[in-house]
Amino acid sequence: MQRYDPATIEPKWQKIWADSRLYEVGEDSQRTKIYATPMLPYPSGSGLHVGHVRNYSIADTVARYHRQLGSNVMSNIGWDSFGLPAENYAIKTGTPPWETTEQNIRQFKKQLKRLGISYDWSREINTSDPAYYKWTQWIFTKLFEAGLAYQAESWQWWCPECKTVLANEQVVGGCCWRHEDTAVIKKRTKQWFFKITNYAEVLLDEIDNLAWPQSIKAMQRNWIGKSTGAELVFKVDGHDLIIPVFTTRPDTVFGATFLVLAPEHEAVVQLTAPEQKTEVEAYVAEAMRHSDVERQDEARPKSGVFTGSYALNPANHAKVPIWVADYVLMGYGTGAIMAVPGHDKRDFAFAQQFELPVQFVVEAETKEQIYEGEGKLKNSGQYDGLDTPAAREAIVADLSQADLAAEKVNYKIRDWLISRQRYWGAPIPIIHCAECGAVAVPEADLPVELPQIKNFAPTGKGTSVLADQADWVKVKCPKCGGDARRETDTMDGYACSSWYMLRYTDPHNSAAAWDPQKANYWLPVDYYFGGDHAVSHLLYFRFWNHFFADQGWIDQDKAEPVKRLVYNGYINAADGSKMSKSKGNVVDPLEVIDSGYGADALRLFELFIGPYDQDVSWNPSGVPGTYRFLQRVWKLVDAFLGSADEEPKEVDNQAELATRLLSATHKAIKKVTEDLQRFSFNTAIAAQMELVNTMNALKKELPMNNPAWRQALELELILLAPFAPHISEELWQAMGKDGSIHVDTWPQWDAQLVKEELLTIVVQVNGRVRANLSVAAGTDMDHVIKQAMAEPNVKKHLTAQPSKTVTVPDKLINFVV
Ligand code: ANZ
Ligand code: ZN
Ligand code: ZN
Repeated sequence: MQRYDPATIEPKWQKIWADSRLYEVGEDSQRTKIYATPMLPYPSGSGLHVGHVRNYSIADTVARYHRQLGSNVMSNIGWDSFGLPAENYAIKTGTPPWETTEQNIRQFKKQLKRLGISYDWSREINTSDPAYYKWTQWIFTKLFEAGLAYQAESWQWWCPECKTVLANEQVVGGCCWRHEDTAVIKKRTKQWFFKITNYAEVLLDEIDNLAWPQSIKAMQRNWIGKSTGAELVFKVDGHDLIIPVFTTRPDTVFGATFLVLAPEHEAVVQLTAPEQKTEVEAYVAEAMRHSDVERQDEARPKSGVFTGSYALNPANHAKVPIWVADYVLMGYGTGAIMAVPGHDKRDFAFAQQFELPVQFVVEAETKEQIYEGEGKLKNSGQYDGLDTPAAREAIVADLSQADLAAEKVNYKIRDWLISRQRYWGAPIPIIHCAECGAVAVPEADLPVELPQIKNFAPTGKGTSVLADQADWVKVKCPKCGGDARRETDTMDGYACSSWYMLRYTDPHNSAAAWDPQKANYWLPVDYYFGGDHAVSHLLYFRFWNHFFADQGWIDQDKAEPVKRLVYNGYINAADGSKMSKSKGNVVDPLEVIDSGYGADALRLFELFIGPYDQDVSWNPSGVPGTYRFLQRVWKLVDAFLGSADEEPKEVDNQAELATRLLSATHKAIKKVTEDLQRFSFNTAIAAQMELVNTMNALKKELPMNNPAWRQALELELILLAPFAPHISEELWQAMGKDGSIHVDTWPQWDAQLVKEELLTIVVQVNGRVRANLSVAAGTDMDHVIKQAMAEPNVKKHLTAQPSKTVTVPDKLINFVV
């Protein structure tokens, strides 16, 4: 055979696999289906680096393993290609985003193809393709018809220079990302939202059933942020106004000594007494400059201002002052709180700062101290002596008689803001008519195509450039036929990536987003691979899929589309810093492949580098190492093939040596199988390295024309195939095997051959036998010594710490005292 040369065998097999459509699949009810797919990549201008390749290697290894098990495996790739970077690049260079996107996709494709990933390329999708976003828009119209897409005014960051709304990520240190000296302000603007809050309860409930990393499940729970409490109503003294507050502690209402409104609260203006006006206005203006994150920072000194008005505590009718302070957020509860400084730290800090009264209403172990726990009520009239949980119920029940209280569940999650005043996104399929209001574009008129324009720079009017395309904007109302105008905002890219798992199941359907039969066959995704997103994408697609199930477009038991999330760690640069093009420290997979090591050695190292879920640093000498391992496999097979014509050699203990070879091989089958099932790729590879070492040692004793060699080598190639698909296929063929190694080949181990051998170790103290120890062959010596010292009869004779411990591996331990 030739020497191992990845540069010739890899392209060869990539072509054969593509020509024979080895990885293309259809529905097949006879076989177990496995849907294994990585997260949809954004085709950035910098291409893939070896950090990304980790994700694709993991995904492909799992997909290949299941294909070898005989399952009907679908693994996909596509492009999440709308988004800001392409548009910003267009503003800078004049190259239109559809061109840069196409170039970037070409680069990504080339890289992935040269890695030999087993995608069903016939199912490739692209979110900026009108054939795809037609259906993103169609889903929008269905959400709109269901009342789950709506337009509303809300507070958003606004740059007075750019005259546009900015995303949170575009606000840097309180200033605009493009105007570093211009402070951004909050402005009320009309935006589109998806009503994800309607699904808060379902999305929370279902988290328990997901085989996802605990940390991500916890983040989703916190993000949804369910809290159970009550809304209490405070009447304003001398006004017709009422102020509802949300509280988780209605039991503490007798301790509510003041109210606090968020600066944005609509009652602030009315409640502000004339003499307080200047101060309140100044405070409100200042508060607008701080983000919610800042405002919730407990270490930040409290600030606030008195409105000059008073409210009546609904429980004891006490007159309590109404303040405005930015630690109360408008977006949560009612935007107003009853402050109970005796039992809430934030309120306590505020009361101290402004010398407001503190009333303790729950017995605490330490007297007259802020106490947030449960206990018995005091200073609470008829409720004194009740335990706080019982008091909560009683107080809410009693106040509800007078319509001053109601039980209430609150969620932290907000509706999903999806409108963007940007060009490079899917146009929101809405037509505004003076007569009919907002009307969805009918299915027959979809897609609303993004017009190809020349000038991408923001208009400065706070609208997308689409607003300046008069011909495009002007349209007839689909309802009344009158003059109307198109919505000019585009959709957040997260909308596009919220349903692509369904599109993969039926990617070329031009009559529907997908065929429910196909989607139901493939869903749920059995393995979803990624190392990015915690909430956002991972919550949005869950929301959409529940909606799809509610519409009957997929079965209810597919409402959770991702069963298992395999979340990989990052690969950093060799010095531990983050890999990024701007730092110039990225390692290009093509460079590694082209330097002669090939894709197999690279893929193998990507998985060997450490436990898949941990962050690691790139090691430049890693790939040469895995390459040498592959070379050893190559040489073993080469030696085997070369031995065919040799005269059979006579060796006394052939049978025993053959058993040793097969036993080592079957132990590796067991180990690799179990490791693959728990995603322990690095140890699965280590086990194969060990097996190859054992083979190399046995090669000197056991002639290669012994039939055990063919068995053992074939089995090792099968184990190697999910990790290093090209070399294993090449050697499989070289050994005369028919068909691809990648389909339906995974072996069972022979229970007899993997049985652990037990050894008897003689334990001596000062040369006299004190015990016989039975241990599994290969047990670590330190461990055996510990076990020996714990033997009662050994313990008895070990009068002191041994000064010396003599060992004969697999046979004897002698402690010298
Ligand atoms: C009175 C009270 C007494 C409270 C007490 C707590 C302890 P979670 O668990 O996060 O839901 N709150 C309500 N709306 C708020 C807003 N818009 N901005 C800031 N804080 C707000 O917390 C609910 C508690 O957070 C509510 O219960 C309220 O303070 C405060 F001994 O009301 B509590
Ligand atoms: Zn700006
Ligand atoms: Zn109309």
